[in-house]
Amino acid sequence: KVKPAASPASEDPSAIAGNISYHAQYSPHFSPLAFGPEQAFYATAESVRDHLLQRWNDTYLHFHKTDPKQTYYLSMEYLQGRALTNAVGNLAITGAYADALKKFGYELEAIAGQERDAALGNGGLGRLASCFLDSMATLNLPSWGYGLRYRYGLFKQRIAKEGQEEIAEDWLDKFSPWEIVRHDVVYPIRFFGHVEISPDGKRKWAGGEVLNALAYDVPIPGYKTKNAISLRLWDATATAEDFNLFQFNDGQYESAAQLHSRAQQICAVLYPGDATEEGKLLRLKQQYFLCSASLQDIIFRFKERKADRVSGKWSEFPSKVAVQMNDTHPTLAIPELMRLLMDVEGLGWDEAWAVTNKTVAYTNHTVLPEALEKWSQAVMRKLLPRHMEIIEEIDKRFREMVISTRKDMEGKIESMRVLDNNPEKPVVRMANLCVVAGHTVNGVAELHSNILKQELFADYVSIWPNKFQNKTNGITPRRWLRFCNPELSEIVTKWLKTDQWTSNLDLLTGLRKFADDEKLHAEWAAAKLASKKRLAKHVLDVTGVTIDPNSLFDIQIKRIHEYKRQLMNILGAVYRYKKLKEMSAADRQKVTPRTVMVGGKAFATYTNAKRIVKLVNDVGAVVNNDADVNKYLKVVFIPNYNVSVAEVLIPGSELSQHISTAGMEASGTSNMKFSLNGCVIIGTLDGANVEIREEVGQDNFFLFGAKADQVAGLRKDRENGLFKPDPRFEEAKQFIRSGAFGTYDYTPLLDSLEGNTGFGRGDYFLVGYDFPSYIDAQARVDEAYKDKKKWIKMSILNTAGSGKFSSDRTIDQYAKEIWGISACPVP
Ligand code: DL6
Repeated sequence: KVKPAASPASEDPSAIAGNISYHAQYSPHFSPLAFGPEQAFYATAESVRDHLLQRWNDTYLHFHKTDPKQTYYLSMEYLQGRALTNAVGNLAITGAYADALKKFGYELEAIAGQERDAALGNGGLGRLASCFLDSMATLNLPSWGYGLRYRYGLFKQRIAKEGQEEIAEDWLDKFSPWEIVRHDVVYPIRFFGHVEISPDGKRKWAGGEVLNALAYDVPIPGYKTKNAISLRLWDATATAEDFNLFQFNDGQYESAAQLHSRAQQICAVLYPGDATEEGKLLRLKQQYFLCSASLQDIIFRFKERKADRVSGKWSEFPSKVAVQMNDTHPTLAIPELMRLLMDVEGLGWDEAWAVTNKTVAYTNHTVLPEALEKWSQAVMRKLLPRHMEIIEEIDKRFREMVISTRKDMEGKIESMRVLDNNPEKPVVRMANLCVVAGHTVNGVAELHSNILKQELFADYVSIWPNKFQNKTNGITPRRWLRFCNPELSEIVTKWLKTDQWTSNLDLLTGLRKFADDEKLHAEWAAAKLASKKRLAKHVLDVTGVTIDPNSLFDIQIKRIHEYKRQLMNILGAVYRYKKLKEMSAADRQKVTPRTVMVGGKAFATYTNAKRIVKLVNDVGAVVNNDADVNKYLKVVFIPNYNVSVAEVLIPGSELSQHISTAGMEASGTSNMKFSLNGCVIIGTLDGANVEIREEVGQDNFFLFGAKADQVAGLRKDRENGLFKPDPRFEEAKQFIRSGAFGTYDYTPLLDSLEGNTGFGRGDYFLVGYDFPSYIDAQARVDEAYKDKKKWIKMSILNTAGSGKFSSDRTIDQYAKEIWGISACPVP
C-alpha cells in the first residue's frame, strides 16, 4: 500500500517507507508478489545504502580535494557481522527506519535478524580490524581497509554426534546489499613466471599467469559524522581472453576454463587447509593477491591526486601514505612495494627502500611460535621469483649492516635474519621481514608489547630502540554496547545525562559515583535480567536446553584453543558436578545455581580443540538431564559462535572467563566487550586482562593463576618432576576417564595434561598448575553472587572502568603515534 518513491532516502518515516517500497519493486532480486521479512530486509538495506552512498561519495571527493595523508589497513580478515543495525545506528536514523517498517507490519529488530553475518575472519584479529574501521570513520580519519572477498569465510559449525562439523557458509548466497562492485577498479596480478634482465641490467618479472583483482567496496559509516570510508575487498577474475574457445568446443571443458577456475580458488575460502603443498601455495597466492592489488591501488591514488607525481616526487609518498600490516599475513606488501617502485616506477634500491621503510608498519598479534609465519623459500621462489630476489637482497643488506655497525651482535645475526637457510628447510621468516623493513612494530596490550620487546624481538630492540610501541586493543562502543544492549545503554545515558559516551567512552567513569545507588541498582538488575531472558531464548532455540535466567550466567566464548584453556573451564564444571552429586539435598540448596556456557569454533584440523568441543557437549548432555542437580548446574555448548551470537550472549552474561595461560593471549578483545556490558571477569594476568583489572579495580575482577614471568620456570619444574597435582584436579580428570560422560575416548585429551614432557603431553598450558587457584576463585564468585548488592556494584564498576578500551582511543593513538594522519571531516 505504500507508494514507491525513488527519491534519495530522507529521514522522514513516510518518505523512507516509500523508498523501501521502491527498492522492493524495482530492485530485480525477488518476485514482486511477496514482501516477506527477507524481501523487507534487502529492500531496507538498499534504502539505507542510499544514505551511505551519499556520504561515501562526499567523503571520497573531500579526501581527493584536500589530499591528506591516508592510512591503508591491510588485513586478511574482517569480521564485520551484520551491518543494518550498525548502519542506521551510526547514521542516527534507527527510529525513522523502525517507524517506516511498522508501516509494512514489521519490527526493525526482526528484519535486521534476517541479515547474514559477513564472516570474512576467524576471530579476534578480524573483529579488531572491523572495530578499527568503525573508529577510523567515526574519527573522520582519511583511511581505508583492504581485504579479500572470500566466498566462504568462516565455516558454519554444527554439533553432531561425533562433535563439531564444518559446513561452508555462503554469505553471498543471495547477494550482499552493502557492496558496490567497482568495474572501474581492476588490477593485473601475476603469479609464477621468471625474472628478465634487460641489457642495461634492469630486472623485470614476466611470464607466468595473470589474473585480475576486481574491487568491491563496502561503505563504512562513522558514528554521527558525514564521513563514510571504504572497506575495499578484492575478488579474483579471469578475462574472456583466458577462456579457450577452441578447447571448449573440442569438449575439453575443464582445461578451456583453467584460469577461470584458478581465479575462483583465490577468494573461495579464508585460511584453506595448509597441510598440503597445494594448500600452502594457495595461501601464499591469497596473501600476494591482497598486497599487490592494494598497493597498485594506493599508488594509483597517489598519482591520481596530483598529476605531477607521475614523474619523480616519490619521496612525497610516505607523507601521503601509511600502510599498516595487520599481522604478518600482508608482509608481501614490503617486497611488492619495492618491486613496484624499482621495476615499474624506475627508482633505485636506496630510494625505494627509504620510501618503503617510511611507509609500512607492522602489528604483531601473537607470540605463539606456530603462528609466526614462515614460508618455504622454494615455494616463494616459484610463485614470486622477483619478490624472492628482493627478499634475498633485504636479508643480505641487513646482515651487512649488523656486521658493519654492531660487532657485538654478530652471534645473534642468524636468528635475526629474514632468511633461515637451514639446508633441511630453508624458509623466509615473515615477522623478521616486517621488523627489518617497517618503521614501527607494535604489540596489542602492554604485557604483550613488553614480551615482544623483552623476548621475541629483544635483539632488534638493541638496534632500533625506538621502533617498538604498544597499542592496547579496543572495541567499538557503538556495536558492543549502544546497539547490542539498548536497555543498558539507556540507563547509562539516563544516569550520565548524556549519550556522548557513545563516542567518548571515558565519560563512563561518571557512573562510579552512583555505584551504591539503590535506584540505579534496580534499573541495572532489570536490564541485565531482560538481556538474560533474551539469551535464554537463544539457547533454547539453538540447543533445546532450558536455562534459568535467575542462575549465574557464566560464559566463555572464543576460538577453541588449548592455550585459551576451555579444558580448564570444563574440568571445573565436571568437578562442580561431582561435588553437587555428593552433597545432601539440603546442602545443595545453599549452592549458587550456575549456567556454564561455552561457545567457539575449532580449526577443522585441530584435533584436541575438537575433542574439547565434544567434551563440553558430552558433559552438558549428562548434567542437564540429571534431575538431582540440574537446578544448580547446567552446561551448554552454544553452537556456531559468531558476531551476531556474541551480540546476544555478551549483554546477558554476568561472569566471563578469560583464563589463558599467562603470556599466551596477546590481548583478547571479548574481555573488553564483557566488561563494558557489566560483566565481571574471572581471569589470569594475561593480555588486556591486566589493564582491565587496573581500570575496573582489583576488587571487581576474580584473579587466579600463574603470572607470565613464572611460566617458563613452572614448565621447567614440571620437566624435572617437581609438579605435585592437586587432588581436585586428579578427581575431575578421573571422573571423565571413568566414563561418566559417555564412551568417547578422551584419553588423548586428558593425557595431554599428564607426564612431565613430550609431544601432546606434559601439560604445556599449565592447566594442572592453575586448576586449584581457579577452583578457589570460582568459589569466591559463588559467594559474591549471593550478595546481590555487591554483585551489581561490581557490574556497574566494570562498565564504569571500560572507557580505556574504546577502539576510538586505540585508533587515535595509531593515528598520532604511528601513522601521522589527522582528521579530515567532510564539511
Ligand atoms: O589483536 C587481536 C587479537 C588478540 O586480541 C588475541 O589475543 C590474539 O590471539 C589474536 N591473534 C591472532 C593471531 N593470529 N594469527 N595468526 O589472531 O589477535
